[in-house]
Amino acid sequence: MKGSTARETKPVVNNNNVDSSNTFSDNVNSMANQEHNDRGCRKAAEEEDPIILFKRLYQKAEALGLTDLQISELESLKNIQQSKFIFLKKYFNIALTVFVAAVAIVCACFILDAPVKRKVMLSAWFELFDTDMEKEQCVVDTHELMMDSFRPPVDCSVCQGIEQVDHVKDITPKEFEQRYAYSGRPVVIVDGAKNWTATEIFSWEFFRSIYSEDSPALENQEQHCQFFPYKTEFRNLREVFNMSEERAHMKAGATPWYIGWSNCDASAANILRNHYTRPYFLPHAAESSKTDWIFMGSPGYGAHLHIDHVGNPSWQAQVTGTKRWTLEPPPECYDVCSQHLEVILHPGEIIVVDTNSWFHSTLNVGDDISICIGSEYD
Ligand SMILES: O=C(O)CCC(=O)C(=O)O
Ligand SMILES: [Fe+2]
Repeated sequence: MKGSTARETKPVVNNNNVDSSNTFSDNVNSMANQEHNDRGCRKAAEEEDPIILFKRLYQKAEALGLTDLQISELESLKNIQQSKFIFLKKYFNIALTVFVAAVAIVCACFILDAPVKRKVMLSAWFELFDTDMEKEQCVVDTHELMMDSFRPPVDCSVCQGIEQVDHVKDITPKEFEQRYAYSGRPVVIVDGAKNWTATEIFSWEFFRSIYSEDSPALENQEQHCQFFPYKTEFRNLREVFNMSEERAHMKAGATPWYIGWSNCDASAANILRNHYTRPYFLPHAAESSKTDWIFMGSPGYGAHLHIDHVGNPSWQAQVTGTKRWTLEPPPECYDVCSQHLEVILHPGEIIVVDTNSWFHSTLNVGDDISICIGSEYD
């Protein structure tokens, strides 16, 4: 047995700095012997436990006046320490076996739908993570890092030779299509949102009135659309529109906030589209996604650096406030593309960027609440 081997080993001090006088080894020997004699007096389970034995020997060695260095050189303690790891490994192996068996049972139940029903198991899962089964679109969310790690590599021609973000105006759909629409080259269309009333109408209160408590728009948003809380504590749009007006308008001392959501409610879309139109420069054949994205929040906040997996390029209009975009090529293009592009968007401007190819982050700058609306096109 490992425990008894440790106890029967004669303590040895190897270190030259350590006192190796007779008195010292006598003390250590008698300490080990005493442990040996104590065996009959202790319960078997406790005797087996090298952790308890280690503690006892350590305390005795301390009582004999040995320094930590001397104690650490005692062969018998080293042996016990080794057996301590073997002891812990035994526990670990038991825990691992139990865990693997539990996972196997759960998987088997899930596949067979018996003896525990799949629906019951899923309800328990949602209960455990405090989510509503009826409202979730996915059982298990794929973490952003996982998505990034397994994304296909980007074709670096989208960023090669691009040193800055172009600014254009009065661009025709044809010119836009030839140069920007599908090339991955980011661009700001400075008159992109000309004649939109959104710049006067959109506000936190305006959206609050569209997504009022118990409205179908809010219900639909919560059930079928996405919500990004970024760094805030908000769990959904309902909570965003329940915040105090002081915070919404960043009165002194208020906590900053920044959120984004997709609208897939037709009635809300109809109201919003009274105040903006499909951007005039998009190629005639391009189809816009029915889903609009809205990003809103206070200065000093924005979206963290990320890359999207939405398949298509997007446009985003700066309706109110001022926002800085930072674009970075993906790591596989670092050797052929500029490392970092920055551009500031002002109200009325639209940025077009392929967010599936460029890593991007945003930051609201200036004093006003930033509100943006955008969508994808193919
Ligand atoms: O506007 C933002 O803050 C983030 C936008 C974004 O990530 C996107 O449009 O893909
Ligand atoms: Fe994004």
